[in-house]
Amino acid sequence: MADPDKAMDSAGLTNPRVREYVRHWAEITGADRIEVVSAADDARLVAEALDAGELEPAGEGRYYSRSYHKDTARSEERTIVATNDPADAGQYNNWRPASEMKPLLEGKMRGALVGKTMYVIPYLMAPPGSPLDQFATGVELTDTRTVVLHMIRMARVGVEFVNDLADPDSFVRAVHVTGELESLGHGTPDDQRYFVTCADERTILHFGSSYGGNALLGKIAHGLRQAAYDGWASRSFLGEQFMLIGIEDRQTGRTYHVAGGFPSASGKTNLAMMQAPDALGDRYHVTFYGDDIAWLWVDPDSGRVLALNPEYGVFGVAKDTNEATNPNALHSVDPGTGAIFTNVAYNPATQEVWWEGKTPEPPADVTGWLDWKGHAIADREPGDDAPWAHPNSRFTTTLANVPNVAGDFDDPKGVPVDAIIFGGRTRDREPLVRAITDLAEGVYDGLTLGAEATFAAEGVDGQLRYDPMSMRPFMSYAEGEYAAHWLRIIGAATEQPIFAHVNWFQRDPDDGHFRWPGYRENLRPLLWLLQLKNGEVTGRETAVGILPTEEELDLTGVEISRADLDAILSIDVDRWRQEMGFREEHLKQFHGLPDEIWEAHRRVAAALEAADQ
Ligand code: GTP
Ligand code: SPV
Ligand code: MN
Repeated sequence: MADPDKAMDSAGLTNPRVREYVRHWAEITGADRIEVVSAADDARLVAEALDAGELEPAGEGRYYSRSYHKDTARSEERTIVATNDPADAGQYNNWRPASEMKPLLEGKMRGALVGKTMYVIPYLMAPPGSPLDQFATGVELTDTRTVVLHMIRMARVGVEFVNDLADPDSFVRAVHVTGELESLGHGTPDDQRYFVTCADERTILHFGSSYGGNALLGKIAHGLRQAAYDGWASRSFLGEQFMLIGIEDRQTGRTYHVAGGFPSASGKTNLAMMQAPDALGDRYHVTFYGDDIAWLWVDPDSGRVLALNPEYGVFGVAKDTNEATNPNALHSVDPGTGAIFTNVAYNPATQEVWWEGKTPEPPADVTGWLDWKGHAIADREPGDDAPWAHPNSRFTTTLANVPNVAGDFDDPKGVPVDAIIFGGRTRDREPLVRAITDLAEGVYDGLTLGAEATFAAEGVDGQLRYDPMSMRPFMSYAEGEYAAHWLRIIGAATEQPIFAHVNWFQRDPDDGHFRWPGYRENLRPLLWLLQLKNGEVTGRETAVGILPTEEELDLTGVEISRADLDAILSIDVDRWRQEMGFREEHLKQFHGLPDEIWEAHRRVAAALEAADQ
C-alpha cells in the first residue's frame, strides 16, 4: 500500500481536511501508489499515457483516445442523487437515501485500486477570486490517467486551489473509479455502474465509467448537480446547463450577454462558438464565455443578474463540426492545442482523425483508417455503412484555444446577463424565436422546454420529452423547489433579463429539411431579441410571446424560401392548444410548484383559447 502522506508532502498539499480525505480513500481502495497532480504535470502524464497506449498521437500536440465500446455516453438510468432528506426526491433526480448509497459505493470501491495508482486532482470550478469560490473547490480521486488529462483541460487543477481555503473543509469530495469495464454488466439487470451525488454531504461517488460526464467529476457532477444543490441550499445562485456568450456591437460600442439552456446535443457549443454571418460580421462579433455550464447570481450593487462559466475547457460534440458550420470549433483543436479526440475515426499511419460531417464524404482512400471501435474500414463488408465515428464522439480542448474566446473569460466577477434563452429540437410548432418579458412566464417556459422524443415508439406523436431548463439529467432536488428558487434568484434583480424561446430545428413536414439554416445565422434572432429589450423594435404580440415581424428581422444574405419563413415566424394555434394539455400533465408531476407558474400556464392557455386560428 502507498504512503499517502509522503505523496502529499512532496506535492506540497497542506490542507489537513483534504489530507484526511485522501488517506481515508487510499485505505478503502487499497491503492498501491498515490500521485497528487497539477496542471504542470500535463506533459509528463501525456508521455506516460502515450507509452502505455492509453492515448495515440493525432498530429502535432494532439491526441486520440478510444473508449470501451459500451462506455460512450452518460447513463441517466444509473445516475442517482442521494441525500438524507426524502423531501429532496423529485421527478427526475432518481433520489435514494444517502445511508443506502454510500455503503453500496464504498463496497464497490473497496480494494478496487490494489496494484494501481490513485491520482489526486485538486481543482477549482470558477475563475479564482469569484464570489462563488466557496462552492467551486473540489478534489477528484481517480484510477484513470486519461481522466486526469481531461480534467487538466476542463478545470483549473493544482494544489494551490485547496491549500488556502478559508474553511479547509469546504471542498467537494469527488471519488471516481473506472473499474473493470468488461465485467460491469452494462445494460443488464446486474448492472454494476453507479453515478451518485450525495448532495447534502458534498460527496460524489462514481463507479464504472471513464466517459466524460461520468468521470470528469468537476464538470457534470460538481459543476451542475452539486452546484445546483448548493445554490439552492444557500439560496444564493443557480447552476445551469447553459452556454454563455457576448455579442459586441462595434457600431454602438455596447456588449450584450446571453445565457441559454438547450438539452444535451442541441447546439450550445455551436452557438457559443458562432462566427457572425458574413453580412453582419463587420458590425457584430460573438465572444465565447462558456458552452455547457453557467452559474448565475444577482449582484447586490448593480441589481443585475451575473453569470460565469465554471469550466476551463470544452468537451464538444465532434459530429457535423466543419469549416462551414463551426470554424471556431475546428480551430480550437488545431495542431499544438493539446486537444484530445475521443471515439472519432483514426488513422494511425497518418495520425489523422475524421468524423461524420467533418467533410461531406469520408476520406476516399481508406488505407489505414480505423473506425471508432478500432476496426479497419478496409475490412468492412460491402454495404456496411455504420458510422466511422461514434455519434457522441467528442473533442476536449482548453478555453484559451477557442478562437472567439472573450478577452475577459477569466474575469472572476462574471458578466451581466441581458437575455436568457431556451431551445430544444422541435420539428414543428415552435417558431424561430418568441420573446417573453414576464419572469414567471419565462421560468414557466424553461420548465416546459422539451425536445423530440428520440424514438417515436416511446412517445406520443407530437409530444416532447420535457427537459426543464435542459436540467433533466442534472436535477439534484425537487422541481417545485427548483422553480421557486429560479423565481427567487432572478426576481431579486432590479434589471430583469429578457427571456426567449428559440428553435433552430423546425422542419418541412414533406421533405424534412430544416426550415432555418441555423448555425451562424442564429445570431439574427438574438439581435432582434436584444433590440426588443432595448425598445428599438416592438415585434408582434401572440398568445405565447412576442414574435419578430419579417421586417424587423435582419435577413440580409439569408437564403430561405417564403414558405419556410412564414412557418418559422408564425404560431400554429391548434398545435399549441394540444401542447397545453401535455404541459399540464408534465407540470402536475412536480410537487410544490409555485402558484406563479400555474398562473403563467393558465394565462398562456387562456390567450390561446382566445386566439384566432
Ligand atoms: P452537449 O455538449 O451534449 O451538452 O451538446 P451541445 O448542446 O453543446 O450541442 P452541440 O453544439 O455540440 O450540437 C449538437 C449537434 O447539433 C451537432 O451535431 C451540431 O452540428 C447540431 N447543431 C448545432 N446547431 C445547429 C443548428 O443551428 N442547426 C442545425 N440543423 N443543427 C445544429
Ligand atoms: C452532455 O451530455 O450534456 C455533455 C457532455 O455536456 S457529458 O455530460 O460530459 O456527457
Ligand atoms: Mn451538456
